[in-house]
Amino acid sequence: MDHSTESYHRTDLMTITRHVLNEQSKHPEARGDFTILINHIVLGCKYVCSAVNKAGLAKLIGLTGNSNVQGEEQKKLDVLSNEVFLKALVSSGRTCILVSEENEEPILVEPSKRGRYIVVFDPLDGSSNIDCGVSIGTIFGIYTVKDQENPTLEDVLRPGETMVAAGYCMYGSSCMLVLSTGSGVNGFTLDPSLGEFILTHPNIKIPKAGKIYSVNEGNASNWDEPTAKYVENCKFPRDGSSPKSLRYIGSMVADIHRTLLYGGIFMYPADKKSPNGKLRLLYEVFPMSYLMEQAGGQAFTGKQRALDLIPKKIHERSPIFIGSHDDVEEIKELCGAF
Ligand code: AFP
Repeated sequence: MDHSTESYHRTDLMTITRHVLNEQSKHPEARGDFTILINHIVLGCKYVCSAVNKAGLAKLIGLTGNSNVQGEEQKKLDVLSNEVFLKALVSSGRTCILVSEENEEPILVEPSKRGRYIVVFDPLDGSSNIDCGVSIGTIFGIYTVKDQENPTLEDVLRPGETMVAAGYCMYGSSCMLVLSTGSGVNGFTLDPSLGEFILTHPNIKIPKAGKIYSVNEGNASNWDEPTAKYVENCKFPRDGSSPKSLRYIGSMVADIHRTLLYGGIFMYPADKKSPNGKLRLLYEVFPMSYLMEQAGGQAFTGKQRALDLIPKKIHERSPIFIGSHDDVEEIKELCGAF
């Protein structure tokens, strides 16, 4: 699709609903449940986007005074976003288990409202960036349950590989929803005048190699040798090539979005203080790894392919090196994983 202004005046815009319906038509057995689920996620994203845009005006900036399950202080927007997504997902009638960063336990949807999908999500990631207006986002991953009548914790503690879809919504200079349903990655931009997400970035492919590395260098004194060597080589390449640029927003959605479009690597490695890194497996590492692989990149934990990990707990953390194929290949070699 041509992104020019001229083409924008076309009348056959590919909205996200049309796109998902097209995908659905490739599966004759599909009954439209997934389309309904995505529409409810989209509604949550629009609501949060609107709240983020007017946060300062609507007194939504600041803390609630409580902490979440990770022991992190909850911002007002964290709490609001969680409520919005929980209500949207339950009322879709298509979900049975919900796992949110903000809830200690998985939420079992009451039987009368149950469907066959499990949604794991971080309603508002990067919340330390809210109060200064930096891009933040929602991350989600979707699985199907084995037995809709008896959803169990085992249905959630499965490798990322078994997800049927994943995506994120970035609340930035524009609001963008990036989605994969298992056949490539597509990006949709919210047109505020229509209130619709329009396909603006079809079939996103990450460049095979990048010129950007993205990491919190403040943790360097605690890094292990492969991470330290990798970053050293980004700055002082041994093959005489130009050094890479460092970009780090501290908001995973924004850092991954840039990595997907421009190429490069984003990492949150294990270190001496945090042997499992910081990022949560189920609703940060898995969905982003799924998207990255669908876009032709790789995601590696320092030991193995991220999507092969089997979680033991819903709020488990994992180190992550994610991005362009060649860049991740380099860190894999340094870690001795081939
Ligand atoms: P917050 O939600 O506390 O801002 O954390 C954001 C995040 O989970 C992820 O979005 C970032 O990539 C990462 O943490 C940043 O962590 P550091 O502040 O330790 O660099």
